Amino acid sequence: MELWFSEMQSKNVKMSYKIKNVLHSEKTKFQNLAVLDSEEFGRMLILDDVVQLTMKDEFIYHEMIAHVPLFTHGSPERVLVIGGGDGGTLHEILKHPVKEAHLVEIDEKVIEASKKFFPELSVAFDDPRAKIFCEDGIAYVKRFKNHYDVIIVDSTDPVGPAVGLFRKEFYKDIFDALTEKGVFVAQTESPFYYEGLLKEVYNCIAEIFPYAAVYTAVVPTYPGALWTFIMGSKQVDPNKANVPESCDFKTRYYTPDIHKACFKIPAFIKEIL
Ligand code: AG3
Repeated sequence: MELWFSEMQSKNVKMSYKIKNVLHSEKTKFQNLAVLDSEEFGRMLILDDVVQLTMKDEFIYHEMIAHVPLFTHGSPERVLVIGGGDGGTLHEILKHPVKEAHLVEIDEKVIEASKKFFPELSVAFDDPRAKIFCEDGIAYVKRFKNHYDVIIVDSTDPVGPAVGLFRKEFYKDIFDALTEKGVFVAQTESPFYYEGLLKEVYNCIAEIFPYAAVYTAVVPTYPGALWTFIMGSKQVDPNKANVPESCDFKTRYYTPDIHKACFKIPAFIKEIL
């Protein structure tokens, strides 16, 4: 018998993975959570039938959502991740000499599942610089003014519990929670399937922050493969950041050249904005 998992990448497009084993499945307070072991991409974290990460290609997304804002800032000491309960983003952040790396995840079951099934990522939770808060990121961020150097929103798609993470009020609170040289990044989906979202978020960020920029990376298991991130920056122009000549830790996708290149966006995305 063959077992396949399919994600509806849009109403009309399905992506299917041959599955060796269902390692875990539960209904949490917020969503359905599953961990599958796939033939091609290894272990996968699935929330509400949507692929959040696979062990084969997680490095691309996590390196790009972490190293681009951290190196853009230049000397971040306090960093916050909103969402990202699998620990992948935190794991990349901790490769930098930051003093504190905080993570706010609404669903503690995601953290638990990661501890059990994704030890390569959740090892980040044991770092003495890491602090984990299980609560709503929207409420959390309101309590801080001029506090974090970098804030990263590693959310699920803009449905269910994540809807508020794509709203203007939230971005304003993030702006206030950032220090004067603060840098913000959010994952903003596929330009093929979420055109409207990309434009909306970009315009919000451009209204709130002195600098707004879109960058991309190719993530094979995400819809459309070409993935977008939006950066808001208070002082540093993302296109003129002082990116170091080399990284003193190992990466598999991110390089200083990729950093400069990722802000060069295709014509059709420019047209969307
Ligand atoms: N967060 C972004 C996942 C979005 C994937 N969307 C989809 N497959 N339709 C990933 C969390 C990893 N830390």
